[in-house]
Amino acid sequence: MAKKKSKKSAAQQKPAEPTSQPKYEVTKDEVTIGTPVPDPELELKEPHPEQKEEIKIDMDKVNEEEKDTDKKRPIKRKNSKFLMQDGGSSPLLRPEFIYHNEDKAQKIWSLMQTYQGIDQKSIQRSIVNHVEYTLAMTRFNFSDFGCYQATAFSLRDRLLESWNDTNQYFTTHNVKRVYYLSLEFLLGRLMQNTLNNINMEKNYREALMDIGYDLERLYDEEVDPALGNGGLGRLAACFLDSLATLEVPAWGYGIRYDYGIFKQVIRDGYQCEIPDFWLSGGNPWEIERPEVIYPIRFYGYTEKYEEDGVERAQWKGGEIVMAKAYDTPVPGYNTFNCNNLRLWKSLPAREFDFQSFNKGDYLSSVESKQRAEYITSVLYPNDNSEEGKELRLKQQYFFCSATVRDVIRRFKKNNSDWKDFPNKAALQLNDTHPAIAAVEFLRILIDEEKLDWGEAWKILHSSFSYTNHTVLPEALETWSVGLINHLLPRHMELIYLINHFFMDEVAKKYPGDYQRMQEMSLIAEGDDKKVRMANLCILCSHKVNGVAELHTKLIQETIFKRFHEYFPNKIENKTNGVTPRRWIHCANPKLSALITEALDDSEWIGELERVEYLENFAEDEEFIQKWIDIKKQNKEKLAAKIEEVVGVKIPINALYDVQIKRIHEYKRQLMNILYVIHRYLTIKDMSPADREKVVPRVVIIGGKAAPGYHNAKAIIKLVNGVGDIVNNDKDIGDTLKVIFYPNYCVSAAQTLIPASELSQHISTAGMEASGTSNMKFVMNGCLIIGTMDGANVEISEEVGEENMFIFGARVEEVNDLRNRLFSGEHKPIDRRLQRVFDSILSGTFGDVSIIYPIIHNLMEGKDYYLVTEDFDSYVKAQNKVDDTYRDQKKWNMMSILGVSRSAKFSSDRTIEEYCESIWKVDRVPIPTPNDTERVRSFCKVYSAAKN
Ligand code: NBG
Repeated sequence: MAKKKSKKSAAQQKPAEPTSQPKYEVTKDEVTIGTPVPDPELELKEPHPEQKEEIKIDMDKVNEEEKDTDKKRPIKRKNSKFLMQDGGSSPLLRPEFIYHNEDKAQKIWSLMQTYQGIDQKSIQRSIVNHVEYTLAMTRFNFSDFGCYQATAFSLRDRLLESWNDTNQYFTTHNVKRVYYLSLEFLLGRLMQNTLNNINMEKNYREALMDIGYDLERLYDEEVDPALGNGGLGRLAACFLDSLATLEVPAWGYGIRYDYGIFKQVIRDGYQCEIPDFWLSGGNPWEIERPEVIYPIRFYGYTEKYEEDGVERAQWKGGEIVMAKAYDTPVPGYNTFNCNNLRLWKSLPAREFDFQSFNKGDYLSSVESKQRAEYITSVLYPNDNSEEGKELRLKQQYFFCSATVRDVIRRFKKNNSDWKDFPNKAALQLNDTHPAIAAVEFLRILIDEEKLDWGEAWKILHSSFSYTNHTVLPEALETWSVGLINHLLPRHMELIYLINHFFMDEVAKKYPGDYQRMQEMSLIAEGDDKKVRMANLCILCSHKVNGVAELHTKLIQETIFKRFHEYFPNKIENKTNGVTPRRWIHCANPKLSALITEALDDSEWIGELERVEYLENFAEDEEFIQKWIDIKKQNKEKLAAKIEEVVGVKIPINALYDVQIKRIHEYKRQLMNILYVIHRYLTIKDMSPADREKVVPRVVIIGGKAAPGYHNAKAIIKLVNGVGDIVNNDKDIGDTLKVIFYPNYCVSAAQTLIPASELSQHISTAGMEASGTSNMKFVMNGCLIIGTMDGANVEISEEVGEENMFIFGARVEEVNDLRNRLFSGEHKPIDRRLQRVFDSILSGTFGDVSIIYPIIHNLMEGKDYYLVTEDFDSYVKAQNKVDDTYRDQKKWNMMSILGVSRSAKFSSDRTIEEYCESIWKVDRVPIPTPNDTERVRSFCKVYSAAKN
């Protein structure tokens, strides 16, 4: 029996509430209507003098008090207003605002005095009101989809109350905000997550049940907003959840693509791509902001002029496109705070080109409108690779420029000294995709705000930071100098200038070391000169981070070696994490309930450290049985889903072995399916009596291939071919089933992960920066078969290598092995693997032509990803999996230990680290309602001050 741990060890103290609160003044924020179209040439306006004073005093106090009460973990959560309302009889009052026009204030105040209720009647009324007044449907007959939409609108209403109060509170306090710039946010469905975060799932479920609707069915009506490819975009979504939960003032910024990642369908075993127009049914979660709109310039030329003896530049001409904001509220778990995700859509600057129109050329007058709208039409479907297309650079600049302008506008509302900027804003670049934001920021400071270079550079450098997500050469972005020069001429000049100053410094530090200078230069010389975006990001940022310990070490030693030598304190590690709200609580409600029962409270959902206590149950028979039952129920749910989508019946008592991620050669789905073939051939050779002894397996592989990635598509075809043969082989029966799960996406992951027992994270060592699904699987009691790569290394440190199935070459060995293979020194192909190759090439699993070149290369030793090299140790690890699974007690003990030791991989921990060492930002909890008087605390302070 594992030694009992005290529950207290994980307990956290709640932070004290700030005692004195400032006035709460309505300012002209994005929450107020009628913000004029901002003009890039707008002057900086001085804030109101009273406002300036107020800001200073209050924020200092709040910060001081927080530091005192909670030295170790400055960022923690509080209760939400929704909890305060639960069970209360009187409606909760909204805060009292100070309007300059008291009369008007009184009237508005009396109209908007209370929050929307959370009792059954209020919820029902708000839903049917939306059915009739928003959707214009009849109240007596609306579909599940209509009900989903109306329910979403009613939830959005409640979120907006918090959203407004949160933003006004932040504005009044002039707090420092984090801005997370990302070209991808892979949010997944929002309804269940929202209901759970604001603790209203039960209320809504009952309210809906009472009028004849089933909440779980409504969940299935929501489309996945899939504005991302894979891990990078999903990480951004987990970060948004943690930022809000930890009460960090933070905004996500990105693009509102009309088409998210394509839908994958399988026809004759091949992947086909179908456009995902996710907005066709409307999007009830967003708020269009027609008043938040910025002009964005492309092309044109730069003009030099002199002003007060200083040479200045101005970017002129070209084409203007407008960026319009769409906001999605991001509620935190169990907090009153509600952050924002602002996504930009492109629009034409003018509806028509009137000149052409008047000349009678109607069609070409619409052309420019279409060209403008095209910018935010579609997400590029590449994961870990870049295409270098002009439209992609346009997308990047479009969203960066709008974002930087928006951030600056917010800053200028309350501040007049540019030196304060780094104390008010931290901009995080999610990979190099938003790199041009740094140059745009510099351009605005120098050309428009007329700051001198040194000052502007300092402000830029102290506010920006950059996360690297890959060492794969094909994913390291470079843009042709010619293209940047054409599209963004002023930015190209500035990039050359940055490089010029930097090269001077390098030359001073390392005189004559031209090799080093060449490596560190922002420009890769050659026939087609390129700008290295990663180098640009490193230079412009005060901090750079990798996403797992091994990955950070690798970037320090390889791709960014010179920069690490030059700036030894700049590159640091921030191991990724995932949100336990979506990935345990929502995805696996039964497991969540069991954990809550065992721990005797649900605090662990916001403080995952608490699951450590589960270790006490690792050998508890009764608990293990409940654990097994839950997994079984999740497997049944998945089996039903697979029968529905794939048409194959899979047994429940088999081991569910899952590999779901983008299809990529470095992730080695190929090695997985080669092993499956080997397993199939082995079972086929057995006598019926021996087959009885085999541990039955269902192997599930899912993931999308980039549309132009032929080898990845060939692997999908092979998996489907193997499934066709194996699943219909009577000799094999239920001992082996092979499923390609189509259209893998966030909602599919929420069904697949809780049902998995074994999951595969088998990339060639050194190639997967982190991986994040590995963390989700562990949190759902799934065991890992994996290589020592990415975050697997840290997972093994936490859960213990003995509780995983680790195999394969280590990162230190990879280069040698690869060199040997490519020089022809390799050992002969493993005989089992040769047999697998032979069976594939003989056509057993369908058309050979598409897979032939890949198999041929492996046989020739051209095996960059070391599939043939790692195959033997992979088979051994798989044998160990079977042996362990036979001992169900042991297997489940390992599973429970995994969950109990998974706390490190909560994105709350990751975000706390970013806050502390990169962003230097404090949490700012919005005051919660007063328990007895049911009036929000800061309104009370204001009333006291008024009297
Ligand atoms: C991906 C890595 C993953 C990592 C995620 C999130 C890119 C460029 N990189 O290993 O491949 O988990 O980023 O950090 O998409």
